[in-house]
Amino acid sequence: MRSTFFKNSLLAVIIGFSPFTYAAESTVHAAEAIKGQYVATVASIGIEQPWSRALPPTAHTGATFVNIYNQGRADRLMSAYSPVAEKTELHNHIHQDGLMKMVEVEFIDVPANGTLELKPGSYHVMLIGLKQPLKEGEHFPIRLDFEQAGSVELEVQVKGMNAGTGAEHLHH
Ligand SMILES: [Cu+2]
Repeated sequence: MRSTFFKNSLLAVIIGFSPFTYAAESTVHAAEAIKGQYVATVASIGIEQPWSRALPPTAHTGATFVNIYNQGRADRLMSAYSPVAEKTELHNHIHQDGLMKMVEVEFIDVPANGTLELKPGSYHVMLIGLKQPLKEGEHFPIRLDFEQAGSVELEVQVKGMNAGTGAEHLHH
């Protein structure tokens, strides 16, 4: 399963990333019944609109956030790929010695019948070595690779520089 997966990923790189496929042939599933407006579903997983913050043209790194809903068994987000960056990593934010710092993680659990939120201050997809500026209102492709569900290609929406900092994300 894993090796097919990597072969497929490699193929996608060789053929060239097709940003507008939106996992068209993936089965539209019961996942649609739960809350959220999915831009894609794959197996029992429904994915909301991924987004990034706009960045100054000089920025070398960016982050992508997305809500992932799972109506099936436990899965894992294993990797991500975007042609806008030289390298794409899965990151978490941790508190260490009173500081917030980012660490790379091997995978991120997608709980069975649960939700995984990639959001500011928490898990995110890190884009390292940006090849193009992230401009508000624009889109760029990303691929998310799940251990069980497989890969899905999505379009990331670039929001304003302060997106995600508003009161709607305060949980205190
Ligand atoms: Cu990061």
